[in-house]
Amino acid sequence: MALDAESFSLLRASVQRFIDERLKPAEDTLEEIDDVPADIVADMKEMGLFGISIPEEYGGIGLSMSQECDVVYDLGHTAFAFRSVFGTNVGIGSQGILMDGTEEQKQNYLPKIASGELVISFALTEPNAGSDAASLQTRAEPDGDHYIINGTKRFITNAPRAGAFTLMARTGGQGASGISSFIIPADTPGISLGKPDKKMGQRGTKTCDVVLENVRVPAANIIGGVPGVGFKTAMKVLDRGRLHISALACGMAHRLITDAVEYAKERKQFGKPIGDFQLIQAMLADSQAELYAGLSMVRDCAQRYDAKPAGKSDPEVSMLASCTKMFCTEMVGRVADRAVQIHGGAGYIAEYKAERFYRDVRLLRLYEGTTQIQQLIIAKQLLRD
Ligand code: COS
Repeated sequence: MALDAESFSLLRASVQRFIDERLKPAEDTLEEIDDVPADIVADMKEMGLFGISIPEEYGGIGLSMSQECDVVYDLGHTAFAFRSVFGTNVGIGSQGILMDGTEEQKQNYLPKIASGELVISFALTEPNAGSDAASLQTRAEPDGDHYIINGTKRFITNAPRAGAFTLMARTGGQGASGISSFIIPADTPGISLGKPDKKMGQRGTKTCDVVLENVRVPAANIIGGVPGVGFKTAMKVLDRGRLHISALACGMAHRLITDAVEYAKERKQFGKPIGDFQLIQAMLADSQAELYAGLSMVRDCAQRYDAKPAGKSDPEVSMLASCTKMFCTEMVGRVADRAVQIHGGAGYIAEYKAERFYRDVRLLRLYEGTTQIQQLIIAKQLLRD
């Protein structure tokens, strides 16, 4: 799946224009109101951003992974929360349905997800199951042709905006093989939301607990109609998500470097711009070289992702996605730290964006698998080989 080159270059140009003309000027409003203004969300829907990764036959734009990474790289140039509004529709919320869903599930949900009419969240993490996702405790007990689901999901991105969840629950015994993925409408009786999480950064993104008390869901809502394979669906979704996050990290690194270069040219100390000093130049050069390495990994890995059969997992590509996620998210942490350093005292002041991005990028090393989980995945594959 890919959009033809000409249409893609038009789409990319219009996304870049939207970022420069609409999103960057709204960054401070976003920070103040802790939300994405409704007119911006409407424009995102209009542009098709909620459906970039969904095939045209289901109402989306049908970008390849490589094309999606290019667009997400561009979106990294502005406040994190803008992309987050449609991020779960593009990635972790929708892709399980696309990869493993029945044709009926795809027809029912994907067009609404692609248009943004339905916001969909991914609910895997729990209070006692984070890195060890296979130990999740949310239970789905059979009840005729339904399941009754009880449990709590934690840190669920876009839960307050969601019209549905793809949610992993235990239909069988212990371990990964007892887990199934369900599609659950958010207005199903028994679902309630916790209070909004107060976070280190990422203002404008919405996360909270999702509590399920005797939630009755048809067995037909199991993704693909097959119980016991939900953990594999989740892992395939995360492989893809890790590449998406890597591209985002590179975009954010480029924005940070651009801002730091700008500041280094303007700010004068000891009678000249600080950019004339070699110690500042070294920080800029290290950041640029690391960004180049990260972006090269993203492009290579995305090409390999596109080359494998769609919806199938390839352990080598999964391993490379973990390498890419580990490197790019750690890289942007170092780049953000240097950007603050180049700004000096101003880097600690909220008026300058380095302070905000510094806090925002910290999450990238944690979600969709911590750096330490990526290390485990990489090492496991190497030792298996
Ligand atoms: N694609 C497809 N299948 C996969 C897979 C992948 N990328 N990774 C694992 N699987 C399969 C395995 O092949 C195995 O199936 P079989 O039993 O048929 O062989 C099954 O899933 C269980 O895998 P494994 O034994 O590797 O599971 P573990 O419990 O050891 O742990 C990790 C797997 C740690 C990698 C997993 O729990 C993980 O990614 N944790 C982080 C979770 C995360 O990213 N959370 C973020 C929340 S979303 S923001």
